[in-house]
Amino acid sequence: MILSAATIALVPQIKTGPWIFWDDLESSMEKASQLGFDGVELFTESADSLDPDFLQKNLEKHSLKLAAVGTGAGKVIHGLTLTDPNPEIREKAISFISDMISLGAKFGAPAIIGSMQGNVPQGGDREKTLDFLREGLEILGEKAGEVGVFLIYEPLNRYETNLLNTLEAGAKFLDSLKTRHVRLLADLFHMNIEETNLPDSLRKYGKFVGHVHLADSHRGPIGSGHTSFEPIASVLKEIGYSGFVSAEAFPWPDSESAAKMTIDTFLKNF
Ligand SMILES: [Mn+2]
Repeated sequence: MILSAATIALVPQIKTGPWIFWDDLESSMEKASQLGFDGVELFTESADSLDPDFLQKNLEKHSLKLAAVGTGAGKVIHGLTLTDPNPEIREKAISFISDMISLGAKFGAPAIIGSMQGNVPQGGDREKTLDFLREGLEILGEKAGEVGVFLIYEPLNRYETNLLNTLEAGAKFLDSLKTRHVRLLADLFHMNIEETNLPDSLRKYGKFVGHVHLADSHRGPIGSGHTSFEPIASVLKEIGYSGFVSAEAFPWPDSESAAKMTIDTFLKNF
């Protein structure tokens, strides 16, 4: 069973980002529930900026699951990445993500590492940077395993990171780790830029995939661009994917219309 989710961003600094909802938590959850989404994915300033009891109450009230928690604020607000040359910053990044893992795990949801993976700095050593990423994922993967969830690592497109851009590169990297608790995020917008063929890549590396970000070719809501979702949905069913496909798309023309278009395209294809 493939489950639908909508993103809700609660971080004013990233208000212009690709999130379906960015109003307050309660009204966003109510709208997601009314439209028929199975879950919500949250972007918060940090793990302690959200009251878990309040979240629990609203998840129950609106019959929603927590699909995942994003860690992007760790970089945007706090300037933290797992590959910063400064060991103190790497340590803080690990601690920030570790707290997010604990928060998500209370609801059985994974934390996602996207922009907090960082970059090889200009003139920097690529192998050394990948070693920093490896160290971080080993520690955080084990932490996730201890609390019964996966950690989700997201390959990003070339304009957002120079580390790992494709499912293939991500899968090979995860395979080289000792920890068995890290899975890939297949983000259909990044994949539209980096993959030769989206369904083929999902078929080949699907067993590494633990979360999917749903967006059309231009990061608009699914159904508004030129990506074909039927073959993507077919492959996900074929490989027995049973996680969330979560709408991480611009709220074009507004949040409610984007959410409606997303759920309509989801129900038609998935
Ligand atoms: Mn994404």
